[in-house]
This record gives sequence, C-alpha cells and structure tokens, in this order.
Amino acid sequence: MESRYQPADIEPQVQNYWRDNRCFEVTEDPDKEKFYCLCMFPYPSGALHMGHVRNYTIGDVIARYQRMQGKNVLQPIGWDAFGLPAENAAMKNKVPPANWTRQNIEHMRGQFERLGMGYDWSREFATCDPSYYRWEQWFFTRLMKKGLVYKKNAVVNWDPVDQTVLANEQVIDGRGWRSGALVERREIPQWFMKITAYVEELLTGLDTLDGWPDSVRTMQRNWIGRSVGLELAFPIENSNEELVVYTTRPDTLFGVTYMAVAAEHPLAREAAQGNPELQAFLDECRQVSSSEAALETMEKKGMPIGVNARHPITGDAIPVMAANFVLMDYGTGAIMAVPGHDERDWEFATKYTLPIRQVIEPEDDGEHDISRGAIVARGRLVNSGDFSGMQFDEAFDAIADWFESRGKGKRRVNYRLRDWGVSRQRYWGAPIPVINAADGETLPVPEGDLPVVLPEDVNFDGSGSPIKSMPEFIETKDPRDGAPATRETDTFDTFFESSWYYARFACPDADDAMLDERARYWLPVDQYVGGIEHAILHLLYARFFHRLMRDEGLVDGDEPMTNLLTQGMVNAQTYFRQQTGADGEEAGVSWYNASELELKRNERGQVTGAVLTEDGQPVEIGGVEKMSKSKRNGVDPQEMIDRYGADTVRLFAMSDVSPDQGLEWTDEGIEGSFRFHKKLWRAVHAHVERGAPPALAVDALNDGQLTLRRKLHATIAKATDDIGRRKTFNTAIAAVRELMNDIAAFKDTSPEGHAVLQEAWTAIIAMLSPVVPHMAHVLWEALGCEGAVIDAPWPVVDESALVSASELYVVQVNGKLRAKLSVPAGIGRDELEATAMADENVQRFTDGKQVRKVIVVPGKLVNIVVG
Ligand code: ANZ
Repeated sequence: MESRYQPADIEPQVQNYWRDNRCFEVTEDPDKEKFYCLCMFPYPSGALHMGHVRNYTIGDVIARYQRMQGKNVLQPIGWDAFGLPAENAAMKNKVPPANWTRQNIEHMRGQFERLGMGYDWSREFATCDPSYYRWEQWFFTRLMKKGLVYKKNAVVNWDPVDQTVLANEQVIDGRGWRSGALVERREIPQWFMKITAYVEELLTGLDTLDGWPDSVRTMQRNWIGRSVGLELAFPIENSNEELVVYTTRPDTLFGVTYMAVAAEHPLAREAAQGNPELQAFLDECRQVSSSEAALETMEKKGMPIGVNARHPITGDAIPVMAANFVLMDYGTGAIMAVPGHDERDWEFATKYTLPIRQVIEPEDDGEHDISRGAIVARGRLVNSGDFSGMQFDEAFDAIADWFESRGKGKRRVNYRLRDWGVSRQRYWGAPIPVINAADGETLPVPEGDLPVVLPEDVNFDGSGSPIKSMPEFIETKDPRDGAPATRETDTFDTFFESSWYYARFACPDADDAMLDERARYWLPVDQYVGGIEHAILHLLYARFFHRLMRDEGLVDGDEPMTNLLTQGMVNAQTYFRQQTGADGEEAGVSWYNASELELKRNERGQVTGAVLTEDGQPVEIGGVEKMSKSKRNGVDPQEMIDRYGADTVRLFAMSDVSPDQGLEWTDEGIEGSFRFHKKLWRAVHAHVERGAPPALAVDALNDGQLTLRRKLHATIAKATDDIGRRKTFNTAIAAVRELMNDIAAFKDTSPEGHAVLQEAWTAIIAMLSPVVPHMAHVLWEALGCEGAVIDAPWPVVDESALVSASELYVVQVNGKLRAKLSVPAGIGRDELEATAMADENVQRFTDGKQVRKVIVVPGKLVNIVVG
C-alpha cells in the first residue's frame, strides 16, 4: 500500500477491475430479491455538469448499498438522444444531429466511467437507435388499432423561431421555453394519445405511491385537475340554438350578467361573418398562446358578438361576448360569467362596465364590498329566487336537479388534463409510423416494415425538417394495394421515448418484441432518482405508458416506479458587475466565474471580497444560485475529477446536505472532502503498518475497547437507517466521521485494541464504499479483507455490542464532585451505594459524619448527603 493517497493512480485500476470482472452485469435470478435502481437518463448534451454528477452519484450510492444488502441490483444507463439541441448544434457546427449526438454520448460515457458509476453497460442504448424506436413505432400502431391514438386538427402553440409546435408546458409566460420567442396559435393536424382515457386511474393511483414525495403527488393531482360541475344550456334569443356552458359554481347562477365564448367557438365564428370588426378581434385572439399561464397573466379582452342569451330560470336577456381568456378545449368553450363571485369575470366586467351582482353571502363576518372585488368564498345564496338561503352543497344539488329533470343540463366531471399531442414538426426524432394513402386514409405502417428509419445522413440547415423535402423518405406504397402513398414526416415528442425506456432496460436486446419476460422480473423500478422539473410530465407520461403496456400484456402492475427521490439543485456563489454605459445609464450586468477572480476570505473561509484578476478592480458578490451558463457560476466536474479524483467529487456531492436539498458547491467544501480522504488513507495505512491483528475476542475486552466497539456498532445502526430508509447520506457520512474521531482518540496499543480497530476500519471502509468506491476497494484489500469490497456484505450490527457493559457515575458529597466511578451496567442500588461509599476520596469527606440521605440518578449520579 502506498503511503500517499493518489487517486489518479488507483481510480483507473479499480475501474479496470470492475470492467474485467463484469461486476455490474446482472441477469435475472429468481432466488434473489431484485432491486432496480434508475436515475433519469441524460440528454447527451456534450459533457456532464455538476447537477448530473449529483444525480447519478445518488443513484450509484443507493445501488451499491442495495447490492451489499445481498440484492440482485440492476443499474442501467442510456441516452435520451432525440431532441432540439442536437438540431441547434447541427446548424451551428454543420454536422448532422446524429453525429453530434453520438460524439457526445462517447464523451459522456467516458465521464461516467471516470466517475466510477456502477452501470450494467451491456444494457446501454440510445433512444435514437432504430432497434429502440422501432418498438415504440410498433406500439403506436397497436394503439392506433385500439383507438387509443387519433389525429385531429388542433390549435397549437407555434414557436416562430424554432419553427415547431410546443406543448403547453413548453410555453413559459407566453414564450417558447428554448427560443424565448412570443408564441402564436395555429391550427394543424396532430397525433394525440388518449391519456384522458386513463385519467381516473392516473389520479387514484397516486394514492398508492407512498414512496413518492407528497409534493410530486400533489403536483400531479393539480395537473390532472379533476372538478365536478354542471353543464347547462342557455337558450339563444331569436333562435333555436342553445349556448352550453360548464360551471363548477351552479350556486352562482343568479349572478350571471354576461356570457363569454372562445374565439374558436362556432357561435363567435358565425357572428363574425359579415362583422369585420369582430372577425379582426377573433384573429387577434388566435395570435396568443393558449397556455394557461399565459391566460392568467395576459390582459383580458372581449367584444360583444351581437347575440343575447336568456337566463334559463329568470328569462333575463344576457349579452354574449367573445373573450380571449376562454379556452376552446376546456369544458364547452363557453362560460357563464359571474363577476360578483369570480375574480377574472369581475376584472372583465369592470373593464367593459358590465353589471356586477351579489348572490352569495359568505359565512365569515368580514366586510364584503362587491364594488371593490369579487367575493369568491362559498356561502349562503341570496337574491337567488327559490334557492335563496341554501348553502353551497344544497344549492348545487337543487340547481343540478332542476336542470337535469328538465333535460337542460347534467352533472359532469371535468379534467384539466388534455390528450397528449405527440406530433412534432422537427427532424431529430422517431418518425411517426403512418402512411397517408391517396384516398385520404391514414394507415399504420405494417409490422413487417418497421422500423421507419430516420435518415441520418442529411444536410441540416435549420430551415425546417430535411425529411419533409426528401422524396426517398416520403414516397412509399399503400400497404393495401401497393399504390403510391406518402409517409408522415412528423416525429414523436421526445417524451415518447422517455416514457418507456425504464422497461426496455430489462431486455434491451429483445429483437422480436418490445419487452419480454425479463421485464416482469425487473419491474417496477424500485428506486427512481431525478430532478423535480420532471415531477409532472415525464412521470405522468411514464405512468400512462406503463398502463398502456400493462393492457397490452407486456408488464405487470399499475405503477412503473415504487420509490422516487427528487434531488435538489447544485448551487454556487455568483459574482457580477453592474455595467454603466457611456451616458452613465445602467447597461446591464456582467457575470464572472470564480476562476477569473481573486477572492478574499475571512477566517471561516467565507468569501468577503472579490477583484477581477484582469483589471484588479472589485466585483460584487451576488447570491448563491443554481449553477448556470448565464450566471457563469458553474464548476466543471471534469476539472474537479482531474484535480481531486472521482471519490472526492462523489463524497462532496453526498456529504454536505440531504439529497433533496440544494447543495452549495464551494472550494472549501471540495478541499474538505479531499483532506478527509488523505486523513482516512493515512489512518488506515498506519493501522495496516502494525501488521496482522489477532482475532477479536469480545470477552477479553476492557472498558475502553468495549466503548469503541459500542460506538462502532451504533454507527453501523445509524448509517444503515440513514442510507437504507431515510436516504440522508450526509448524516451517515457524518456519523462515520465521528467514529473516526473516536478512533483517533483511542490510544490503546494492545493486541485486543488492535483487533477492535481492525473490526472498526473494516466496517468503515465497507460503509463508505458506496460513496467512495475506488478508495474503499484499495483500502479493503490493504486491510487484508477477503474478496473485493464490491462483493462484501453491508456490516451487521452486533446488538450485544450496543449494550453498555459499564456505566460511569459521578459521586458527590453534599453536592460536590468527589469521585467518578465505572460500575457494571445495571448494578443494583445497594451495591452502587456501597461501591460509592468505599471510594477512597469519598471516604475522606464522609469519615466520621452521619449519612442523612443518598440520592441516585440511575446511569449518572450518586449524591451522598452528610451532616
Ligand atoms: C361560473 C363561475 C362562477 C365559475 C364563479 C367559477 C366561479 P375548474 O374548477 O378548473 O374546472 N370555465 C369553464 N370553462 C372554461 C373555459 N373553456 N375557459 C375558461 N374558463 C372556463 O374551473 C371551472 C370554472 O372555470 C367554471 O366555473 C367556469 O367558471 C370556468 F363564481 O362558472 B365558473
């Protein structure tokens, strides 16, 4: 064993050992409990960032820990390889997206290996491999036949810069999530997956996911957005038509003062014919994004369409408006507006001076002034005819019954969740496997003709998808009669690939089926690890896909992932300067990376000042924020690994805070982890230098040795609970450090002491091995332990060691400390008193005096009162 810790020497050797021995390649073993540990697979963006390092280290620690628990652990990795960035990079660097993607994969694979991740590389795949996407194409054609996918014209969010359709969630404040361009509305034919057919199941299934954070379950519940309401018809004046609306507040029916319809609503379209002003307004409404966030924040606008509705109960005339905040694809695309009790309706009524009427009196005693704002709380009905005096529930039922009994309305459950639009007009994705026949039919590509391979050797200039102008791709034959037909040129949303990859890892080489029997052995995923940004969509789509695959007979069970850990961000200090322009006006902010600065620190290592090396002038210290390119506060993991070794980087990523919290990356932190490694190395080295210790004979141990052993086993108990159950790796590591401090203070050089230390170091190395596997491998060998630490079992708590053999008592005479006694644990009171009285020093103060009272605090203190 080298006396100095040299990670650059040992880490590659250990990685070779794992590779040569195929340590992480697993097969199904029905005799062993399986454990499937998965981190959300990465997009091959080019290089790993610190967020990746943290995410994948967490997964690796859990996987290695479970392996030590004797389980058959699967930890695979692959690449979420389709998507926009490859196209953007291709345009910039003039390389086809496929080449760019595969180069990145090569590089990042090397980085994962360099980090010592225990992956079963034999299962690796990229979603851009035709052998992978052929099966989702096949699945799509199955779903077509089952009626679970369909094509319809839909209003979509159009990103004019990226030239693509965006999902609602990809629109942030009315702008494209990547390009930042203002999003427009367009209507084009799209493929949809009927996720709404599974909506109730997706909702109730959340109740079974005890291993998921509550926050994620709540987000999914809100996203699904189940509401119970009433659909009711308002007759249109001078016509046989009716305007059907959906409301969750039928109790406010008597407060309706206007109606509003979406710009795409047939009533509005009809009214716009011959009304150019209205037509212009409807056109304007289409320009804005249909995302809910955008609708919340934008200015509410409307215009009367020149039609009145009649109140179904009072018969009053009510004007109908077209309004930009009413969504066509929710409810019925029309609303009854109640400005007295809905904030949005109030805002709109105030703007257009429409009447506002109070029909609900809330229960609280607060002042309510309808002229100052809507009263949204539920309460007692007033000014509501026969329904006045009723409370919400009673009124809901009475009004619903009134409409249902007359055939003018019905109770209805509505969901915010819409069907999932999976068509993308982008090139770098899996082709949607359909053929457009000359007679207008849309046909699935026959199974035998799959996969529809995306041409990779393309000239990509960014002006639309190259396959859209590639006859050799487009031209095909009608599978029914061989007549000329064309291929669909849209590709799948990349969430399509990431919705089932977890299952494919069970049998990545299955070439005659999407999944085979192995999926039943490995699924569900026991531990899934990933970012909270995927709390809603990715996880909802995966839950949906799992059910689709279940109903196809491919997997068992309802849910794909039993436990979910969402890790926190990696943050770092920011530095900036407020730039001033020539005219003295502020001209924006410049951000600086710490490597460009000279930092001043206080004695605790905190940064108190910074100057730019280049000009020697100060820069300001900003907040601690998520590492990002824009704020230039990122730290390159590669640099850290080169400088300190993978183990140090892994240790710091795990040791500072619990995994769900934000981790602040600091120089002192990483330095501290490196020092810890050097100290651990030296300590084990010194121990090993003493030669082989004798076998541990517990009966022969003295108090001090028993105390260290007790601490050791208490630490094992804590680390086991912290890692296995609580997933707070930081507190487990802290406990091990504490134990190391006790070892440092243990000056016993006897053979028995040596044996206890051997037990302690062996357990420490085993416990640290999931976090710092390279160093642990080498030290394990140095300690003379059997086999490789990767195959070692997790240390077991010796319960008998936890029972304290002796107790330390403080002995006072008249409240003054006179002695400290070590007595056998559980000693009887009489014996304890006698031992205390027999102490030489105690006797000096009690001699010749009368003992009036003896107070005993068990396990702690004996106070002898003399007088
Ligand atoms: C009258 C009313 C009075 C409403 C009141 C609310 C409060 P959830 O719970 O999300 O389902 N709404 C219905 N369809 C809409 C559409 N296409 N676009 C915009 N808004 C629509 O919300 C249901 C409520 O959202 C409905 O109840 C309706 O407004 C509105 F004091 O009707 B309510």
